[in-house]
Amino acid sequence: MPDITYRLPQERNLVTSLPGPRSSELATRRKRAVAAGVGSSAPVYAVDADGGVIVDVDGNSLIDLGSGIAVTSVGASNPQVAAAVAEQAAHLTHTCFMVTPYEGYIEVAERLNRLTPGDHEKRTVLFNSGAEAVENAVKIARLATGRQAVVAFDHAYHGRTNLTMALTAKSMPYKSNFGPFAPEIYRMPASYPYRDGLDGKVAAAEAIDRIEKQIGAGSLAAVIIEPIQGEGGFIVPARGFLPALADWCQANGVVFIADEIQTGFARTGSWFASNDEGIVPDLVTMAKGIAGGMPLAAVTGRADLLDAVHPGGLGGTYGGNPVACAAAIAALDYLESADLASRARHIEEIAKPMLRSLADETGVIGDIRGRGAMLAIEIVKPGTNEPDAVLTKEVATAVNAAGVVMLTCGTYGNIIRLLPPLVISDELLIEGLDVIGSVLKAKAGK
Ligand code: PLZ
Repeated sequence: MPDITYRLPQERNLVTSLPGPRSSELATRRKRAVAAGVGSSAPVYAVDADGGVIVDVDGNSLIDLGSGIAVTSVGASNPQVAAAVAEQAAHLTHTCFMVTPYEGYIEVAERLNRLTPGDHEKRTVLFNSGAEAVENAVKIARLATGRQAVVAFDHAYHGRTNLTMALTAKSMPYKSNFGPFAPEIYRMPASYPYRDGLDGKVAAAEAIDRIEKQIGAGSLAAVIIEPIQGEGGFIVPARGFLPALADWCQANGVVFIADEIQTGFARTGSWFASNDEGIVPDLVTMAKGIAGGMPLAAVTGRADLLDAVHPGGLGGTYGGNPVACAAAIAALDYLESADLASRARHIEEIAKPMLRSLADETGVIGDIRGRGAMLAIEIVKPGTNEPDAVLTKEVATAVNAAGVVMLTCGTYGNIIRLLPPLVISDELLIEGLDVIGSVLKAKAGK
């Protein structure tokens, strides 16, 4: 693995208690200006970031174990990405691909066609956000199949727009009181080995049986699934679950959509999480890690599906913005040249044993799971598998206050998740994990 050079000192360094005075001032201003519905996990306001650190307005340097929710895999100020953005912005920031197209869009499409699983003929269309990509994947699947029903799973997260809220499983905070939701969405049981104890094939057979009885393959346009469920709890399905679903879809003319928005771009140790079990989705939705922090999203998949849509049927003012495309090309180059997929696997090798000893020491970790740099621990009441959301929240608050940006998730709010930038140094990663460890031990009374 090549050495990574950093612009900022890679250290946790607190010069005030958190939040510091400038962050507190901004929190007051924010309260009067920003909608209360937007939350933030850390109480500090950022001014700079590089590698594994985020620097706040008070000069505190924090360890980043969140990557802005799995986005800044190449770092939040990757020099190649920054240079590509500046260069592109100096020429043109926007013309609209639907008005005066440009090469960057085509280049990104070519690369995604190459990088996504399968060597069949593919096409790509670009958007701004993950939710928009998911919406469009469903539009494409419906038009191409002439069918309407869509299957999503328990614990799924696919976005916050109307259709994607309907696909998302969890009511609070994502859906509660925001309905009515889009019709023709059916929810099926997912594979959650820690909680259902089912073998992947058995779990898939159960879901498929329900699909056949409740919907019927002839009415079903698409099955959409995250290969590792993200917001729902970093749930890795039992082996065999995903291939069985994908095979059933193929046999029944149902479009299999892999939502790789959180799992994509080397996060799990390969380009896409689908690669792990050799799944070849019909459509892949991507965003987050694709463009080093610039907003860009994509749907890539079978040429016959994407080309089934009439000219003008897909688009949007900003989709595939030239600056975002330039950033994506630089980020994809960097992911490859710095072999960040290996680094993701290396992060797992460092973190998993530390989490295992923490489980032994505290007795409150029911499950350790995930792949590459998408790792999680499930916090439970000792001796049971009962979720402990209260302890999870207390730990997260204390870890953040100690200068480590760390996120939680999960249907039951009891998952501590790790999504470090893939460029984090070993030392900083270990220090971040040590902070989590000592906080967890103290809170669990150990
Ligand atoms: N699909 C698998 O993980 C975004 C959402 C955070 P957007 N996940 C983070 C929040 O609380 O809003 C996500 C995802 C998967 C779709 C999306 C949606 O992507 O870019 O946030 O629209």
